[in-house]
Amino acid sequence: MNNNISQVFARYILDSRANPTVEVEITLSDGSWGRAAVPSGASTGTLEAHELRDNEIAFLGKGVNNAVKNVNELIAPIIVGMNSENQLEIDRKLLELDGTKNKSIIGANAILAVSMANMVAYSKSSKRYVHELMPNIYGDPSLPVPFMNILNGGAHADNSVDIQEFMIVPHGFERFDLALQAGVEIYHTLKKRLKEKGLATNVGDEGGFAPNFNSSKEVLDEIMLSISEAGYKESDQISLALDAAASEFYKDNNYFIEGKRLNSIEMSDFLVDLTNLYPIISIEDGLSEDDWDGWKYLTEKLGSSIQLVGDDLFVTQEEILQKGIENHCANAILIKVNQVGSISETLETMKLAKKNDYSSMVSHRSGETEDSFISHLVVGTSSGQIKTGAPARGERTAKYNELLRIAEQVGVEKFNNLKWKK
Ligand code: 2PG
Ligand code: MG
Repeated sequence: MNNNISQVFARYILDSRANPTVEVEITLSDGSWGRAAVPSGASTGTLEAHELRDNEIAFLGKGVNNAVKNVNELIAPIIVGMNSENQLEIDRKLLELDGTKNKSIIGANAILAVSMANMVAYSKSSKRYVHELMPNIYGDPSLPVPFMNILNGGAHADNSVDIQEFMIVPHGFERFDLALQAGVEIYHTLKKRLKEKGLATNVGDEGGFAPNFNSSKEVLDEIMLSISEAGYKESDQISLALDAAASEFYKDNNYFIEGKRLNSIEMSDFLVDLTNLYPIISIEDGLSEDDWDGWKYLTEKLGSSIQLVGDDLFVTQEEILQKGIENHCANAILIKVNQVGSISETLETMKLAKKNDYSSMVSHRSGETEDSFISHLVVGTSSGQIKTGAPARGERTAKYNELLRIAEQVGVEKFNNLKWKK
């Protein structure tokens, strides 16, 4: 076969937070080759697949030399010669080689980089785009609604804002490019408004602004004013979404937020209150990954009117999503390739979500590279939603720019309609 793997090579590169990460290149016998790099989270879920770090003096412990070595010395010999078309077989081999549930021996960063690079190499060899190799889980290929994180808080910024992400959702447009443009114009308008108020306009890890605010309501008011000042209609065109990343401020069964200490029910009511005041259509990790009873309550309260996304809660893993489905927790899942650590497993999780009427939102990590694999993942699976930060910083725009290129192939008007409206 001329699409057999002939060479596998890993190196370290730097991510957007100045930490090393794994990049892999795979070459096939016909000379085609693919490259992929893995991202890294800050507000990570406890049950995520294991990111192998060297824990030595170099790079303050964050080196990935062992993961790189594992690719070059352990993975390469066993997958060279395999047919790159068979992604599932290759991923299975990688899981077998590691043998642990969370990929802690070889490292999820090593395994995922190989898994992605193989798909990219095969796409070149078969003269197709990566999105064309994806199973159409949610329907025919379509461009996603971008959930654009324009104000950063929590673990992604050194400000006084507790909620991690305030996103604008430009869904009321006929075309992807117009939705993106609206997001960009609102982003600039917000910057101008912050500046006029003497607030900081430097950005957080995901490119959103990171000034100090005293409460979520203050932030949301400012965003609402930016939407109208930019000339867009709230709800009809632009809605809002939050990622509370609540596991980060959950301690001893309480939520410590905005100077208050709330129990699970009070925290849910806090979120309900926000959804009554603002056109919020989606809340991610509104409660902690350890608060399953709370999730049940929150889903009863809000699950029929807005999207409730499990990120730390499900960590992209089929088994944990299954538990959520059985317990009626959330109605959507965040999809992060490095939380599970291989492409085949990511797709299986998305299939389970679709089968049970859960939406899937494909997501970047707060530590990113210029890799744009997730732009292809979201289009091919037609999940309809992507979260990849503000429209600023190269590692974020890499994904939006790739979507603009893909739009030229699939058609800008193949723009998915969101199920949730407000
Ligand atoms: C999240 C992500 C991405 P991190 O919580 O959803 O926005 O952050 O990569 O730090 O987990
Ligand atoms: Mg999250």
